[in-house]
Amino acid sequence: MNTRLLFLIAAFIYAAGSHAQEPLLQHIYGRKNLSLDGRWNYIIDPYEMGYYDYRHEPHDQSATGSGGFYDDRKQKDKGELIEYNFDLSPTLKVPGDWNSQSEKLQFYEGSIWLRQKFNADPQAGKRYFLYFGAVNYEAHVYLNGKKLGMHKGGFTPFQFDVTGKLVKGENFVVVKADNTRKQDEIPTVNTDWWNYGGITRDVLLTEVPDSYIADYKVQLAKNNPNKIEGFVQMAGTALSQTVTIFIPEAGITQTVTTDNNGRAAISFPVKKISYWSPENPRLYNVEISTAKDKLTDQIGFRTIETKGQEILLNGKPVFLRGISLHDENPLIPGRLRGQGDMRMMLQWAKEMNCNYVRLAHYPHSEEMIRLADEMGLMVWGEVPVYWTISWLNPDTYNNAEKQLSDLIVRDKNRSSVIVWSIGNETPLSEPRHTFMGKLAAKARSLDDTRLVAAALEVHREGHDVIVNDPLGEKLDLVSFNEYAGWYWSNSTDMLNYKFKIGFNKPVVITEFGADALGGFHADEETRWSEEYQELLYVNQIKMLTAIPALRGMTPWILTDFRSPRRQHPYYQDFWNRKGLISETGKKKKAFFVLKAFYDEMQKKYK
Ligand code: GCB
Repeated sequence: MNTRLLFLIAAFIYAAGSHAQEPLLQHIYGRKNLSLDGRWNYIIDPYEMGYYDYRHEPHDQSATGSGGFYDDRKQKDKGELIEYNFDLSPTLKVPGDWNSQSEKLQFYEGSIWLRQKFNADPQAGKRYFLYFGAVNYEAHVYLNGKKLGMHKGGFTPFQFDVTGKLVKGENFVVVKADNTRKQDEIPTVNTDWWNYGGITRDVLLTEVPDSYIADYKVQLAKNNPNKIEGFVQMAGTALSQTVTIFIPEAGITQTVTTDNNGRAAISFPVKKISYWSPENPRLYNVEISTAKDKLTDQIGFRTIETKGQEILLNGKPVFLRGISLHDENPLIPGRLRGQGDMRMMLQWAKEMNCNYVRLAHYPHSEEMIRLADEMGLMVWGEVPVYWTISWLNPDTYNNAEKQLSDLIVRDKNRSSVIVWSIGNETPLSEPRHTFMGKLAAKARSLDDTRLVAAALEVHREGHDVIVNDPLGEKLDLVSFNEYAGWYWSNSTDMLNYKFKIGFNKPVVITEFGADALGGFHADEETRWSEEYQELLYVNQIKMLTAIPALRGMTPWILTDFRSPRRQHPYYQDFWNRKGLISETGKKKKAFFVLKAFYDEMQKKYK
């Protein structure tokens, strides 16, 4: 065999192996981690010089696998030609989107290379994972010049097994992050939010024992307050293990033995437990251990179900006093940077007397969901199946399904999460029904203990607003966006509309709203004024409370947010102004209208 052929075979085996990803580690923050957050050097690469050779062949698929920027080459002698240099390049904060960190990058959509150096001291008998909370959108990841793999999807975590690939001493990781919008991706080219690029969530080097607890689900069984059900999944060298689940404050100790695939179902009775709810966000320490590995999680226990037009939380009717929000900080440009920012957002929701938030339009970070657990806010989680997806492309479907699965895998132990949303305002067609129907079934197959929903669209006939999207049959809630008084009609005429709802299920309105520039005051008929928005909220509440099955709402939206689609130079200036809180953190008049309504609903549903 000649050397070139050998090289090709080696490259093929390497490439095939490098794409296989281990099951996502449950509860990453409970592990032994080295944070790789901090300042990463970056190179802007609009022509993807660092990825393709001059014939547009990817370097990382060449016989040697090298030649790209991920080699992080240094000039060894003065005659050597190298046309990039990470050491001399500027830095970006990670986690952090690039758009908000450099004026040059505000509107940038394309590839950027990021490099971080770190010290490691890998031990025998341990496994190591390189974990990314999220990279928007397509990430190619290299460790010490070798490709680990790639990941698509801007809001879900991923990891690579780097056992045996770390060196003692200095290592370097290089990521090519590409946020180019493409028709066949999830989301597609058209969205109403900023396409923040980069490594937007934590990067961790995680150490686990060679035989480790990879995943688990410890939750109440479907509609059953007296039973905990779920599974544990071992991975690594010894799959069949004795696993103990210990919930000291509930007086529970259970032992199971995993099978040869590392899996064991768990199912045991609950004697006395204090159920999680917004009024009582009780979390229990849940300790899961084997001879070699041990993890402690904080888990709440509650049931959620629908019965006719009711939503029952722990068996009791509840009204979802909600608000929608994006993963974006209105005060400091960019994505929410960490717990402080997240607490601010959820605290605002609480000030409005919310018990529920819609985390639109894509998975928010794990920390956000954990905070919601702790602060007592129920959560609607969503995947970015938004507007005009390529319904007929099987790769697009697989991508959507993967993002939904990764979300459910990550958040399935969070009591705050009560709804999995499979998409937003997707236009009706047969291929779309098939696509969305499959997603709904997938969500249920992964987790039967939560509600499955989507933000649907309505259509109008005269003054009738009709809700009869056939997808509604497959969902637990009648949820739809309606923009009476803003995109159709106006803030006074809107009261003539009547809702005709074709399903006997709880109605939870996912969106309504109006833009108001904070501090701009005029009469109620003047667009962009706080008064217009205020009247619209008053009238929406009149209109919507006429729906007998109304059991909740998440108006659009908690705070103003940035969107390249919002072009009015004075009122918008690239901001969607539908926030009830302005870009300076000031509450607009409509905030208090909604709060007053929620105070009433709280009394009614006591
Ligand atoms: C919608 C979308 C949301 C937009 C909003 C608006 O229906 O779901 O993403 O931002 O309307 O402001 O138009």
